[in-house]
Amino acid sequence: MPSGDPPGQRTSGDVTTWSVVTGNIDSASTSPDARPSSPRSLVSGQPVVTMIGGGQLARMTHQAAIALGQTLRVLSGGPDEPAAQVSPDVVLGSHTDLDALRRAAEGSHALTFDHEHVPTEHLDILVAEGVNVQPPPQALIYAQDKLEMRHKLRALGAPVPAFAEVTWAEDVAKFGNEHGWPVVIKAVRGGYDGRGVWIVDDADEAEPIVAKQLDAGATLMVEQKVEMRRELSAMVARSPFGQGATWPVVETVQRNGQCAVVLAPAPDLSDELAAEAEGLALRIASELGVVGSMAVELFETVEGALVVNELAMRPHNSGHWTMDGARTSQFEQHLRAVLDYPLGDTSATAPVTVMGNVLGAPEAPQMSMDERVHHLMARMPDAKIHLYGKGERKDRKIGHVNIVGGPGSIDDAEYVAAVRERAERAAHWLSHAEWTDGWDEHGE
Ligand code: AIR
Repeated sequence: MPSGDPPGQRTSGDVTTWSVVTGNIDSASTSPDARPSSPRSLVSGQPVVTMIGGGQLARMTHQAAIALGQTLRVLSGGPDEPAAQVSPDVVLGSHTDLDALRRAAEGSHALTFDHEHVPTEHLDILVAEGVNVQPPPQALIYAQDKLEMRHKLRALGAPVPAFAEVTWAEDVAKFGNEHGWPVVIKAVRGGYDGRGVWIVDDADEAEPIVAKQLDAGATLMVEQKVEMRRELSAMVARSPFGQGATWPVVETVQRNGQCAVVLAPAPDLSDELAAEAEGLALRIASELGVVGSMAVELFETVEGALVVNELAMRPHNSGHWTMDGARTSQFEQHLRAVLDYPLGDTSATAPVTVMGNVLGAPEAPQMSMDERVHHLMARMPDAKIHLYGKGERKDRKIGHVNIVGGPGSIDDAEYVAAVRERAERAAHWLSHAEWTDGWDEHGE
């Protein structure tokens, strides 16, 4: 589809499919021939991609790399991290250590990220030394620094909540009095999964939080609390060539500030709002020069408008459903994009796919995870289980389950609710060893 056209949507029967935007989505593209030739994996001749961080996102990217014949080298803080357990090419070290980053980058075709915490000054040095850093540091900064992101998006005319920098508690009081309470205080850098976010009702509640965080050296900002109907996520990928592709916009359900469930596509979303969200995500990717998969976390306001919440320039929890429910997963697409290959078809393969996060129980169950897996397999043969090899800790993301819906329609609320119930039941079983419907796995 040529540049500028709205993202394509085709409907066949009850399955809505979404076509890849195959043309340039911007003018800042480079020729694919400009791709640097670089050392390849010695045995296969296929590319080596370095991912900084050894978490589950790197682990699942490794899975996609295997299918493409590539090697995913990971820079991991320790040998037990999820991706370090599985990659044959592990560099141990910290993402804040320039020498470790250099070691990890050596001879690799592209360097990319499993999290947002690598200092951009290190990345600038790597780029100057010839490393193919994707997304480039000048784009990544907008996923690292929420204040920079807000300023940039506002300048681009993208919808963002009112916001202000906080240099002392009085800034929050002033903002709250002007824009109304409650307000949201955020650490400008470093927070994720609900960490570094505080919702406060008044100046008294804000004061100790601000004092403590500023004392600890954090930079803070404050924003208006958006009155929302729900949260959405628009996932896209963009290549250096300028190709862009969008997956169907999904609904994300948060619990305790953390993603718990994803419904793909978002039910009850008008074609107009879906197209607006996809177009916005493609535009942000293009204007910021993003390379790789990117999630644009959105609020759907009670008035039915969109507001950008966060940007994540990497595979993202809201895209885990694509592993089983889309023709190209976000992990494969990320590799394609950072290597400047043509992007894959992002169509959904079912009317709905629901992802349930396996979030660590308050206390790890007595029953081993292996036994839980057996029981789940026995009860739900269609549940697609993804475990990350992580220790069980309360609320920690230790895996997810995808349920790909059978025949049905996204417009049928009962059908969607049934698929969702199964995904949540399966995920809860894996984390808690309890069936939410009271089923007894050893019963007659
Ligand atoms: N991650 C990165 N940003 C947000 C998330 N969820 C993933 C990355 C990272 C891992 O979560 O894969 O390495 C860290 O998880 P944990 O449970 O060790 O904090």
